This record gives sequence, structure tokens and C-alpha cells, in this order.
Amino acid sequence: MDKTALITGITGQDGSYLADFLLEKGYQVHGLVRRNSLPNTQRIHHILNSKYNNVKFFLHYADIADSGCLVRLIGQINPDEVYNLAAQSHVGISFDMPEYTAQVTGVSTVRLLEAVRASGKDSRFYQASTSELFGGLKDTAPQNESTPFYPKSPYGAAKLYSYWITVNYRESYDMYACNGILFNHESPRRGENFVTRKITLAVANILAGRQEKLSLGNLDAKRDWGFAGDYVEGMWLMLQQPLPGDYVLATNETHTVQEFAQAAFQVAGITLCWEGSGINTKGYDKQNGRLLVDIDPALYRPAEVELLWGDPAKAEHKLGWRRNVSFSNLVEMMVESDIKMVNSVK
Ligand code: NAP
Ligand code: F7E
Repeated sequence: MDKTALITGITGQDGSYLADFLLEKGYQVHGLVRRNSLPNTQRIHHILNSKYNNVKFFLHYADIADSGCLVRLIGQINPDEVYNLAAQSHVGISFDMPEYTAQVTGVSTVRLLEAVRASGKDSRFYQASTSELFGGLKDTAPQNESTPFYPKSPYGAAKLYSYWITVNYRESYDMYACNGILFNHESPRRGENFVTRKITLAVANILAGRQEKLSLGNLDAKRDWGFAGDYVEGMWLMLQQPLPGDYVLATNETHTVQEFAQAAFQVAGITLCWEGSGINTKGYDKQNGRLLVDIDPALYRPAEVELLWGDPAKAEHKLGWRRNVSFSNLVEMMVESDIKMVNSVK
């Protein structure tokens, strides 16, 4: 019998890659989608138009903030594996919507865990935990499963609750429940208001003459950026072990936002030269002196996570997980995809 999986957040970046991955493995995949005034299924269009749709791939209207529909869905689908990826996932926006973020990114995890527990079935549970849990640590790096937590945003605080309630259900009810503590992972499917995609899209638009310049916030923040396609395999591996556990997935490399921007413009053949510092930093095209990057202080966050740098040794040794895409290949993949996309729009 093929295994059955339920993915919350299937319309998001990770949900779409995970659906691709599980379908390839022969799973029957069910996705939870919330009602929107316009379709929000762009990232899974290719699946909806494939042989899988309504055969091995099914979407259900529900909301992670609505316990009743979660109980009903879990009872109906009886999934072997549940991947909880749905969240208000934007750290900056979590400062604007702290209570909503607490509900959706925090409390909803216990709603789903309770729905699994109430079903009486031994569904295995994956919780999308995050390197933002380590946010405020300045001198402890690389960070691993033993590093203390210090969230620095409403998003991080909500994910802290989700992390511990997942551990608590594992210990209290003997559930097979895992936290994947994932460092930043990106792709051509990344939301356009995360910094990597904002940069690669701007490069493509500037090249096409559709955008004057790119305005960013803190250029000095350091992140450990990997490719989302590599990370969904790690999620799956966590649910295939004899015993449940918590694992960091990361690249063990860290780069500043400025380095990402430099690399992205370089893919398009533009060398940036930088002048000034802090909010006065400016990036110019070395060849013709044109201003291409400046700083908008409004894009700084009330509290910043300065350094994320993860050590994936446990996942590598216990799960046999490896990332395949390097930093430079990731930047290249994203810029090239955005150039193609921008050029295809008349
Ligand atoms: P994403 O692209 O923002 O996707 C979030 C998904 O959650 C979307 O499908 C969204 O639906 C759905 N969602 C939001 N609120 C919902 C609600 N109330 N009910 C049902 N669905 C809801 O995020 P991602 O990058 O794929 O990340 C997936 C998960 O991993 C998130 O939990 C995120 O916090 C976590 N994470 C991400 C990273 C990363 O670097 N990407 C790192 C660590 C952890 P709509 O399409 O309708 O908006
Ligand atoms: O910011 C800085 C910003 O929004 C990265 C989510 O997937 O990864 C993600 O959270 C850095 C920050 O991602 C802009 O201040 C500068 O230091 O791309 P981001 P994030 O906050 O790291 C973690 C692991 C998650 O779990 C989250 O779900 O870039 N930055 N200028 C900017 N950031 C944005 N968004 N926009 C700017 O213009």
C-alpha cells in the first residue's frame, strides 16, 4: 500500500517541493489550502495539471487556525505522515502582526497535534521549526541541536512554542513527532518579500529596464542559505527513522545580505562597488557608476537576528542527509529563473 501524507502549507515554497518529492516516491498526497479571494496555487500548478491530480493528489479547504476542520481532515485522510508547514512565516511582518502570528505560527501546532492524537492513529508528525529559535545569540556559532534558544521576534517566539509542544507530545503521548530546525532555504519559488528573492527579482527587473534600483534594509545580517529542494528530503528522512528526534538542516556556511546581492548582480554580469556604511551604504555599477542599491531604514526590523550559521552534523550522520546545491549555484539558479520569468512577461 502506498503511504499517505498530509501537508499543511502545500501552496508555500516548501510545501510545493515536498509535494513533488513525495509524489515521486509514490505517496498519496493531501494538501490543506485556505480560501483566498484569488487562486494561491501557482507553486503547485504543475501538479494540478499532471497525471497525479485527483488520483494521488488531493486538496482540501481548511485553515490551520480552525480546530474543527483539522480534526475532520485527519479523521478522513488517516495520514501515515503529517507535515506541518503552514505558518505566517515572515519575520519582519510578525512585528506588525504579533498576535495573529502567535495564533497561526504557534497555537495552531497544538491544534494539529491534538487532531492527530484524537484520531487514535499513529501518524508521524513533522514540525517546521526554524533557526530563528537561535536568533539572539551573537557569539555561539555554528548552531546545533544543543545550542540554547533565544528568539528575537514574535515569529521566533511563536515557533518556540511550536517546538516545545511538539517535544511535549512526543514525550507525553509517545507520538512519533520531530522538529526540523531548518536554516534559511531559498529557491525560484521563494516568496517575493524575502530578501533573496527580492534581490534576484530586482536584478532581473533592472536588467530588463523595469526597475530603477533596489532598496534593502540591514545588509550586514548573516544567514546560512541553502536550497529548499534539498531540505524537503531532510524533512522526509526525519520521519523514516526507528525513533523520532530533532535535527538541524543547514549548509554550515554563512553570508551577509550584501554578499548575496553582490553575487546576484554578478550573475547578470554587473559588478557592484560599495560606498558608505550602515544606512548610508550605496551599491554602484562599477562599469558606469549607476546607483543600483541603497538603504531604506524602514526595512530594518525592531530587533535583528545578526548571525545564523548552522551545523548539520547530526542530520548528516544519523539521516545520511546532504545538501547538493552550493551558495553560488543557488544564487545563479534564482537569478536565471527570474530573468527568464521577467523576459516572458510582455
Ligand atoms: P511560505 O512560502 O510562507 O508558505 C507558508 C504556507 O503556509 C503557505 O502555503 C500558506 O498559504 C500557508 N498558511 C499560512 N497561514 C495559513 C493558515 N492560517 N491556514 C492554512 N495555511 C496557512 O513558507 P515556507 O518558506 O514554505 O516555509 C514552510 C514552513 O517552514 C513555515 O512554517 C516556515 O515558518 C518554516 N521555515 C521556513 C524556513 C525557510 O527558510 N523557508 C526556514 C525555517 C522554517 P497561502 O499560500 O494561502 O499563503
Ligand atoms: O531576511 C535582512 C533581514 O526575510 C533575511 C523565513 O523563511 O528564514 C526566513 O526569515 C535577512 C534579515 O528571512 C531586507 O533583516 C535586509 O536579516 O529573507 P528574510 P529571515 O528573516 O531570515 C527563517 C529561518 C525562517 O524561519 C523564516 O520563516 O535579510 N534584510 N533587507 C531584508 N529582509 C527582507 N525580507 N527584505 C529586505 O528588504
